[in-house]
Amino acid sequence: MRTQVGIVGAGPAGLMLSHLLHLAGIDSIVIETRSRQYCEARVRAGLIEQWVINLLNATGVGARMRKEALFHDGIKLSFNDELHHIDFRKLVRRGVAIYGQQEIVKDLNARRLADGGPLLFEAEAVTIEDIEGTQPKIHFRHRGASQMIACDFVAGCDGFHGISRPSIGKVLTGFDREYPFGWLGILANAKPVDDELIYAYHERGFALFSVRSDHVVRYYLQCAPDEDAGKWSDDRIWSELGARLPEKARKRLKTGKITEKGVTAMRSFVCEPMQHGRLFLAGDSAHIVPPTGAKGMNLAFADVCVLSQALTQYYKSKRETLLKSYSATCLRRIWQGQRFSWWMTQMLHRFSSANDFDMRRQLAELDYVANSEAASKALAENYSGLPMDRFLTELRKAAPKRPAIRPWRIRHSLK
Ligand code: RFL
Ligand code: PHB
Repeated sequence: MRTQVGIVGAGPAGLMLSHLLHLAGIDSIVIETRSRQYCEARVRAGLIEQWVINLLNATGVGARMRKEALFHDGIKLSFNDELHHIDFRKLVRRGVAIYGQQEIVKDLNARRLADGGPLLFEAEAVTIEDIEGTQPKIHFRHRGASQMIACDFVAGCDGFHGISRPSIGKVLTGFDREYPFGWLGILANAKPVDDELIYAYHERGFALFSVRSDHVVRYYLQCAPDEDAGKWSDDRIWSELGARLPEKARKRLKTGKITEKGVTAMRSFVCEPMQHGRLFLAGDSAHIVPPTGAKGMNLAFADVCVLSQALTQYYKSKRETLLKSYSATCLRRIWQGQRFSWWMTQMLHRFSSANDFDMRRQLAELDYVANSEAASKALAENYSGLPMDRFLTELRKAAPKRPAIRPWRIRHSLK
């Protein structure tokens, strides 16, 4: 097989890259180790930034999101048993949307397959070779046969545990931080306790209320990083949520059937550079953040926007300036995402090493964020997503027939 861009991994990064390249007239083949069904059922991120809402719309994969996503104007912070609203719309004129990562994956899979793919699921023993030459290769086994794809470029979109980053490990420097806690996440069939997400600071540990629809909720509870989810009975989960959520939400807390339970360890990680030869890393394969700032998938989309633009420049004009600056361009935004995710995490979690001074400092910080316009604006600006305007403008210029849809208009028209 031969293609222009070989993409390893069919998560949000790999699928969106393949879609953007297709729109630019560039061929790609996506290779994925898991089955399509597994990828479409994997419960992960929920929150997308304003510019990602615009990206899905501008590239023609936003139809289901417009119908099914929940568009929020802000979030709530909870401390000292009280709720504080951070109104993004008022502060920075942007919002966010809740639309499950697996729904985005479903939409992108369907679109890529309708546009001719190819997406190769259930590949085994994937390896990348010759990235320092002009024709890198991806080797793998598929349906029992050995396969090889010769490409101009390889995009490593295979997540934190993939093979792309280790394959250039010797030229990379890793920067990381592990946190002494994890999140127990659940999905349940129950009514939401609020119309926005609640980030709750509590002496028993952090809790997050999120949602997927008007009858499906997603909650997270701070726990040990190696916590056994099996030790959390449904009753224990509901009672712990009741203890950590503020009174207003506690009163509205409705139990329901828990359909999913899992523990995620928390870590910050960045590798530099994100490219070597003709291999370009994008998304979780190059960096991960603790989920407190809801940045991981959003950063993955930002990387592939930069990469697709660089590849488009290369194929249009044979110029490599954007390819050469790929890593530096992405890292600037990534470190902003890292800083924000770390900041939210340290402000909201209970650290076992913390003393009374540390806890009072956290409360003072929450008080400042909730009550100073300057501080809440900084949270709103980062949470709803730093601008990607230049990329979206380019994209709209390239696809003039597609209307630029403003999601807040949609939200109001849906009411
Ligand atoms: P993914 O999603 O891990 O996809 C990588 C794909 O590569 C495949 N793969 C391989 N394929 C071929 N060959 C190999 N050798 C391979 N090895 C692996 C995998 O099967 C997979 O299909 O990486 P990608 O595309 O970079 O996307 C990143 C996001 O998944 C991640 O950042 C988010 O889930 C993070 N995240 C959140 N991000 C947000 O923007 N907003 C959120 O609200 C948010 N909430 C979350 C989150 C992550 C969480 N967990 C579980 C870590 C909440 C949680 C609890
Ligand atoms: C989610 O809905 O899964 C979610 C929302 C916000 C976060 C993390 C996860 O910060």
